[in-house]
Amino acid sequence: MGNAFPKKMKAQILCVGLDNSGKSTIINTLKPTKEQLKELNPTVGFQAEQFTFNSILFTVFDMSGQNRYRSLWEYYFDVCFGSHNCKKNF
Ligand SMILES: Nc1nc2c(ncn2[C@@H]2O[C@H](COP(=O)(O)OP(=O)(O)O)[C@@H](O)[C@H]2O)c(=O)[nH]1
Ligand SMILES: [Mg+2]
Repeated sequence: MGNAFPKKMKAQILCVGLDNSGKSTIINTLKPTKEQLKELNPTVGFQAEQFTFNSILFTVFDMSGQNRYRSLWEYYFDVCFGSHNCKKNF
């Protein structure tokens, strides 16, 4: 017999790239309309977002592309895919 309450699919995304390449804009577009920001400011450090898209619960780490914050990329790669628990850092 099937499960009447199937577990929601989850995805954890680490979004990295050069500054001003449009990362935050893409993430903002994926969010439900009422949660979308009208105006985006440059990301400082990183921004953690959680939203549902196509019935999948996304946790997205939107990393700043600025040179001085790029050392965080490696750390959050480990947070998302390594030994850390992502929920502790959200
Ligand atoms: N022309 C154009 N501008 C974009 C596009 N995507 C984002 N932008 C603009 O590029 C700038 C940087 O976008 P942002 O999402 O903050 O980049 P991030 O630093 O990678 O997060 C903003 O002024 C956006 O409005 C695009 O597809 N085309
Ligand atoms: Mg950004």
